[in-house]
Amino acid sequence: MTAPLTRRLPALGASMSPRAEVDSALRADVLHGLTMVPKTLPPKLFYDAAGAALFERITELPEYYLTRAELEVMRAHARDIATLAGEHCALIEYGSGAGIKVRLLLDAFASHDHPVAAYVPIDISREQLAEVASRIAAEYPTTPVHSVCADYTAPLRLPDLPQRARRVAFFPGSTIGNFHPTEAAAFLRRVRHTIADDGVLVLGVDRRKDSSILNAAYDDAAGVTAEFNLNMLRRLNRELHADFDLERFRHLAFFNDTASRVEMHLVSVEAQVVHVAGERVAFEAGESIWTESSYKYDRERLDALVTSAGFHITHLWTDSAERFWVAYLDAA
Ligand code: AVJ
Repeated sequence: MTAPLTRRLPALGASMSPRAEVDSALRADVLHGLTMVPKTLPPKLFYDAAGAALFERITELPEYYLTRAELEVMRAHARDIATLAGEHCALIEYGSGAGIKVRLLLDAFASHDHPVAAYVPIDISREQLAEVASRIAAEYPTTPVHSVCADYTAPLRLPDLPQRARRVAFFPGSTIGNFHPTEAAAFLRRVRHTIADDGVLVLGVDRRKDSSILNAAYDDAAGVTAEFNLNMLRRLNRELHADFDLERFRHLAFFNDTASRVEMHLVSVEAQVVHVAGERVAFEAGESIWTESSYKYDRERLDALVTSAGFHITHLWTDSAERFWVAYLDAA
C-alpha cells in the first residue's frame, strides 16, 4: 500500500500522488481479488466520484434506514458526546463522506464553548473529501482542518495533531460492518493505538434485525443500490481498461443469517470472458464477484468486538425504532 496522503487546506486540486502509483495499486487490488475463489472486489472501490454520489442517493432511499436512524441518535446525543469528551479535543473521522454527521459534533463542541482543536477527515473519495474539507474549514473558521485522502483499511499515518489534545475518533455509518469481525477487531486496535489511553471512539453500528428489512435496504425498489454496485464495473472499465458488459452482470443482495451479514454480489448472467488490465478473467454462468459484506451486530457480538480491541462501552444509544447504535467507547 502507498503511504498516506496528507495535506493542509486550502491546497485544493493539488495532486497528492502520481497517477501511475494510484493505478498500480488499483490494478493489484483488482487482479488479486478476481483471481481469488470466490472472486472478490473490495468495497472501497465503490467510491469514485460517481459512486460517492450514488451512495448519497442511497442514504435518501425509503428502504435505507441506516443514515436516518444514525442521524436521529446523533441529534439526540451530540451534546452528550461533547460534554463527555470535554475540552481540547482533536476529532478524527474515518470515512467523512458528505460531512453531514460531523457537523452535529462540531456544533455541539462549539455550543459548549470548546470548539475542537483540530478536525481530521479521512476518506478515500478524493473529490468529495476536498469539497467537504474546504466547506467545513470555511464554516468553522476556528477549527484547523487537515484532510487525509487514504484507505483506512490499511495502516495510515496521521498529520501532527495539537499537543495534549484528546483524540476523539468518529467512525460513523456502520462502515465497521464492511470488515470481517476479525479484521474489524484489528482495525479497532489500530484506532485504539491512535487515540492513546485517554482517547475516545464514537462508533456507529447497524443492529441485527429481521432479514426482510435488511434485504430491502440493500436491494431497493428504485434500483439505486444495484446501480451503485454495478458502478464498480463501470469504474474498472474506465480506470483499468476493462471490458465488463454491465448488461451481463446483475446485482444480488441478501442477508446471510449464519454469518450475520448482508452480502452484495455482482452475478455473471452467463459464461463469459472479461479483460481487465490486460488479463483474461473467465466467469461461469451464475458465478459472482463478492463486492461487499455489511455485518450486523447484536449486543453480544458488539461486546466481543470492542472488548477484543481494548475498548469499553461507556454509553450505548439507539434510535426510537431500535435499528442502529451509536456507541461511546473509552480505552479499557
Ligand atoms: C457505507 C458501508 C455503511 O454497508 O450499508 C449501502 C454501504 N452498500 N448500500 C453499508 C452500502 C450498499 C454502506 N456503508
